[in-house]
Amino acid sequence: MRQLHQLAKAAGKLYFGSATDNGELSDATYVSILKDADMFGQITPGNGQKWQYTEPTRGSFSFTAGDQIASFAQSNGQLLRCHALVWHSQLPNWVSSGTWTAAELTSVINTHIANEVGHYKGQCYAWDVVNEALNEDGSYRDSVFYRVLGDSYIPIAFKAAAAADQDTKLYYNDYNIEGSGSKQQGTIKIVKLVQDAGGKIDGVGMQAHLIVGSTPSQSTLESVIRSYISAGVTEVAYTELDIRFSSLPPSESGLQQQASDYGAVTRACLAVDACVGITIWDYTDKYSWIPSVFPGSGAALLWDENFSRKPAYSTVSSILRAAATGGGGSTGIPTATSTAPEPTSTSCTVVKWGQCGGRGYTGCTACASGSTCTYSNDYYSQCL
Ligand code: 9MR
Repeated sequence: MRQLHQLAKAAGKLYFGSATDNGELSDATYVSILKDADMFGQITPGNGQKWQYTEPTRGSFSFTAGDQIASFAQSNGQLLRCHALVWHSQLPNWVSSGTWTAAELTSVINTHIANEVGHYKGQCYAWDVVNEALNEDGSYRDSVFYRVLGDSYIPIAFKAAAAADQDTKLYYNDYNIEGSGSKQQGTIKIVKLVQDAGGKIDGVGMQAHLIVGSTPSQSTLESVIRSYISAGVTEVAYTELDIRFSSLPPSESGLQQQASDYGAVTRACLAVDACVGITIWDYTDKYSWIPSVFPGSGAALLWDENFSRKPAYSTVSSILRAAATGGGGSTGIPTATSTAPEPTSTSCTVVKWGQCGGRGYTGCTACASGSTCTYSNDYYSQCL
């Protein structure tokens, strides 16, 4: 039986992945599932690449925590999404409490990004370059970056990242931008801001920290994805998906609602070619961030705290399987028994945006007409 990542790939996506964190890697049961590249073809470090860990004092860099996750992904043949370069949170005090001129803070940003992106050059499928720059009303969030530099800090960060690694995809990443509204418009404003400044922005990362029963509909999710593509990025991804219960424990009908909400997100991504993949923000409730931040909430992931799969797992898997077999994952009713031939390099073609090569890759290498297999980095070539 093929697993989530294999199914997502057969359905034309680049990956299905999970975030993880350093402390969890000593849990053998946890690792036995996480390292299965057929299940998770992509890994995001939940914390280890953040500024507070990578440059805790000015000019002194430490990549130990991030490197542990990066080498885990590499040794298991999993793509790495890298997270996050410029963010108001988990920022060391020397940055957030510093008294800066515009020139000094620009130099601080440039130095941080040059070192970190330089360190991971060639290893990151994508970087979350700027994270959570928006308030809920679509205006810019207050932060040391915004106070000193105004919105110019955003193109500054994207240009620094592009200069440090030409081959990684550069993303703006935020939450509550999966549905329509002011924050969606703010995201579009950021895409244009970077482009108008002559910078490169490849993608919008929709974190998708959602709530059971309040998840946007599939059609809203799809139209929001399309709005970002129309604004000028070439791809989007669900980067931190979890769908939490506001009160616990979940009821049987609540678990069905959660499954349906996960299904809406999965189908929306399948329905738009430019949605390259889905990352869940860790895979088991045992290591979810939610209870510590929203006490009394949780049970947001596909596996429960005892590593049992929930109804939402079956729904996501079935929808991906139906799409993988051409069964209409975005619209059709999935069947649990359907099977599809495994890809071979000679008898299949890769849809536009799909993976067509890279270290450890064994799938199709021929691109659908109108696209060409293009080297991105050692781990990844894509039909563009
Ligand atoms: O999962 C992360 C958790 O371990 C940290 O304590 C928390 C601190 O802010 O950050 C979590 O990850 C966040 C991500 O980096 C950005 N989007 C929201 C995520 C959940 O808070």
